Amino acid sequence: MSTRTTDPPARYRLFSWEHSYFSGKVRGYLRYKQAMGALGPGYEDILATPELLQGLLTQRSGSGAVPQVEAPDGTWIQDSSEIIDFCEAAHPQSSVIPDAASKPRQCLVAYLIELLADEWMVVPGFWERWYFSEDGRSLSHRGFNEQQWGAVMAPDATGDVRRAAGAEFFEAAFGISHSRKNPKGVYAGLIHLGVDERTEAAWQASQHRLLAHLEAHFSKHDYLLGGAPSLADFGLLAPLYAHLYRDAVPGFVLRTHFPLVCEWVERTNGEGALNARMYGQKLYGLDDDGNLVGRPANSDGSAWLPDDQIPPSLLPVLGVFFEEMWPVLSTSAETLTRYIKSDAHTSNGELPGKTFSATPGFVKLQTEDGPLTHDFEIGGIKGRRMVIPYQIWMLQRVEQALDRAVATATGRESIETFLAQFPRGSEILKLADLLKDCRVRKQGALLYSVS
Ligand SMILES: N[C@@H](CCC(=O)N[C@@H](CS)C(=O)NCC(=O)O)C(=O)O
Repeated sequence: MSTRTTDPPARYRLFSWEHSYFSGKVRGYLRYKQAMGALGPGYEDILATPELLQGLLTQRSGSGAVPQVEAPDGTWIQDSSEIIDFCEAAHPQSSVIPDAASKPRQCLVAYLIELLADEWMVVPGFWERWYFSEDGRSLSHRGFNEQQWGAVMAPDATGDVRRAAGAEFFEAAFGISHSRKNPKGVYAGLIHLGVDERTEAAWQASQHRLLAHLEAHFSKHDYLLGGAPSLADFGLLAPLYAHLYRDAVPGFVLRTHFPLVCEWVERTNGEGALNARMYGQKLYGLDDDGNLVGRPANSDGSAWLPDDQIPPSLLPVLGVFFEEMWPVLSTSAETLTRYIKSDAHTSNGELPGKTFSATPGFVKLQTEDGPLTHDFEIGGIKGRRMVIPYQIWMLQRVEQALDRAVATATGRESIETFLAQFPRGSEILKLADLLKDCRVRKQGALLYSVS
């Protein structure tokens, strides 16, 4: 029997896929808030099938991207960061965002790691999924990948038909058997992001460097800021859950070389985590009379480190942000500024909005040597990639957090000293200058210049 739902919903509705990068971030967050009793009516996770993408999500937000959320008050939210912002404002208990006034460093670090995870780690995570699905790879998770996509494409079909639906989609949309000769869809997207035969090993090395830093960190702390999760953890769950933990080839590497990162994935994802010292979990022992006595399971007293401390083991992770990503963000902002000032752009006009590939309608501008491309470097190898205006929107989020963090003299001093230890770290303090002529406004899924 089919059921009709009433509108607005009694609970939050999360429209997502299990295999989606940004869905993992939001699902982990919502599950945490719900477990803490801090999500009001709770949420329902709804598989975003093609029928819903076309008939509902695209109608409501102008985009078929997942995740999207419908709130109990009827508000429709597209974008993982905006979903978290909305829920934090509506349900401030068990907040995942450190208060900028009392914890300026932890607040800034949470936003920087969200940015690193969302928009830099996405490149090697995306590459792992599709490289190990290509024809002829000796290590291949093509079958698993077909099954996880087919489960969305043909949700009512039998198992074998679901897998066939995934395989058919890979051929039709991505030309998977000609991925190197004639890259389409995700394979074209990888090239737009600066991944090709020359750079792919360097991108993977960057990811393994980050995973090694994280493995060292999780040997001391259960979460990034100590013993409780924050925005930084849920941001990091985006690359780590759907791509690096679930997908079979990187999943094997993660389990064999980075077991503490695996534990953290289970703990932060909040499922299958009995051995992983999950948030809210109690470990039990026995007292002298043989009675069960519970104690909190997590490190650091199940809280962020006191006195706005950043765990020293997290500094190398931030080092990757400043060494690798910041130069790219900085030239992206300069390139976008030139484009916005040029005759090619209409004042307050639309900008490309996608992360995984050039945006339809902007492909000429964002590929080859187009005005929305720029040179970059990864592991000493030079490449060229598209400018992603969404990253400027995310930098504006960082800027807002930073403004709050440096609003007092002590906050400013603390942040200045902290940033001074990273190469070009103090440039973050001048974000307003960098962004002044490339401001971006987000409306639903669409981005516009503000000029
Ligand atoms: N910035 C967005 C990105 C969302 C996104 O790109 N989602 C991917 C799946 S992880 C998607 O649905 N892509 C298909 C599309 O853009 O149409 C967010 O944070 O939610």
